[in-house]
Amino acid sequence: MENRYWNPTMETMPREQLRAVQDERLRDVVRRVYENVPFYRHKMQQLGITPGDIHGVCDIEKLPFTEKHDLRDNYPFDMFAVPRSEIVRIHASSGTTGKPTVAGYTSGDIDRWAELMARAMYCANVGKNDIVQVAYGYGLFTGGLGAHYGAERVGASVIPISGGNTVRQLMIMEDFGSTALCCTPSYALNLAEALEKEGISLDRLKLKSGIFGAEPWTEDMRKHIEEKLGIDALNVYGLSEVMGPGVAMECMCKNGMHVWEDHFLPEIIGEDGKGLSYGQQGDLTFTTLTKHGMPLLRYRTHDLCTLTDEPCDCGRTHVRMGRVMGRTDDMLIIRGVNVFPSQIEHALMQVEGVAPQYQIVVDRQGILDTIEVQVELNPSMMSDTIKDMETLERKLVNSLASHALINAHVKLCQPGTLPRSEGKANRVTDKRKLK
Ligand code: DLL
Repeated sequence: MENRYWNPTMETMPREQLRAVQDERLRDVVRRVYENVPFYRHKMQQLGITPGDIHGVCDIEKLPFTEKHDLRDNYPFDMFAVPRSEIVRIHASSGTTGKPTVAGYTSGDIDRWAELMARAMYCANVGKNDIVQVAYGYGLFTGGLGAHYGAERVGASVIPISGGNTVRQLMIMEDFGSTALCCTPSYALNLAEALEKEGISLDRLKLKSGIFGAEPWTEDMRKHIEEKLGIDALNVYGLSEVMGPGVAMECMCKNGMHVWEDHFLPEIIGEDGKGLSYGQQGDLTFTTLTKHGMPLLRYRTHDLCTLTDEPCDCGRTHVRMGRVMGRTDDMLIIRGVNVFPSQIEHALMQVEGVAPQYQIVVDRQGILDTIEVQVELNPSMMSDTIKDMETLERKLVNSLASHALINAHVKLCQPGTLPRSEGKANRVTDKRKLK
């Protein structure tokens, strides 16, 4: 496997040197937010610290955390650290309730974002000879424009098709000879399924890599998508508050996503608010080191994952984050058992005969929580007998019990009947919240 780096100096920098870069950048960002963002100045004053107390990463725990509600309290622009006239782009993430979370970028921020997405493109072996179909949504969501600027930066030909209109996506993919696809994994699955339905065989396509993220997915889903689309499917992570896609990106080793540590300082925080070591699972937290528009100190993503500093075969020295298990607020508690949709996905995909399309319905009967997992049958199973269906149902119930530790009711559905996603999939309906 060939290793190409977009920015070899930074991507393969020895870790001690990288730490020195972080130390300097951390001192700088702390000074900038102290001087320019009243929210941070007050927080630091309350803690009795000034920028002079922060000498480098070793002092990170002295700094305050930032939570999503802090951004909401400072809606829309009070977290900006530069005059509004310096802001050239505003994105926002919708969230489920209330006002959106806003992010502002200076032109320097947009430039750095393009650089980090360019690194991501190179991780996926995407360069100037490629045709990149960007099927993430364009708009306030950062996926479309983030991928777009990165692909342009490496000199690829970009197709800004945005999400949706699946049949048209396939036509363009075939006619234009797209070699890379950027979208959510659930939409990639949707496209793969539509290919089969339209009778388009893989030899009519030139697709070779996929840059998929914006929602949790499993290793099983990776294998499925890779097989169905004949590509290398790589995981990309990010969030609008911190930048957008490209905060971290997987290389061809497919063993975790490199967090671009010269721009973001990651920490894993435990339930007691203390930093955890590499390998331990907790809340991923970022300090942005180079953002000017809206720098953030110790922003709690509430994405649960681990970090590792073990060397990666690709030669990049930046730490890797494992797959995001889920957000702490996506965790379902069913009769006291904590379960993430990604664990349910993993359990379902251990059983042959079902398609990786599922919905989770949580409800309450009396005082007891109930969980129903609706899963689609593989089209090849349709001719089978009721007895076969019962066996399949039992296997799924057992797999859910052993892999996700839940006692679920399984409902087998006809192929193609569950809702398909064009962006981030919504796989959970929690009826308890309505009661
Ligand atoms: O989803 C940015 C993005 C766009 C990332 C395209 C990757 C690709 P938000 O809408 O602000 O931004 O949502 C951020 O999505 O906190 C995670 O919970 C989740 N997320 C993002 N990437 C991944 C991933 C974009 N690779 C939230 N795996 C984050 C799991 C992810 N979850």
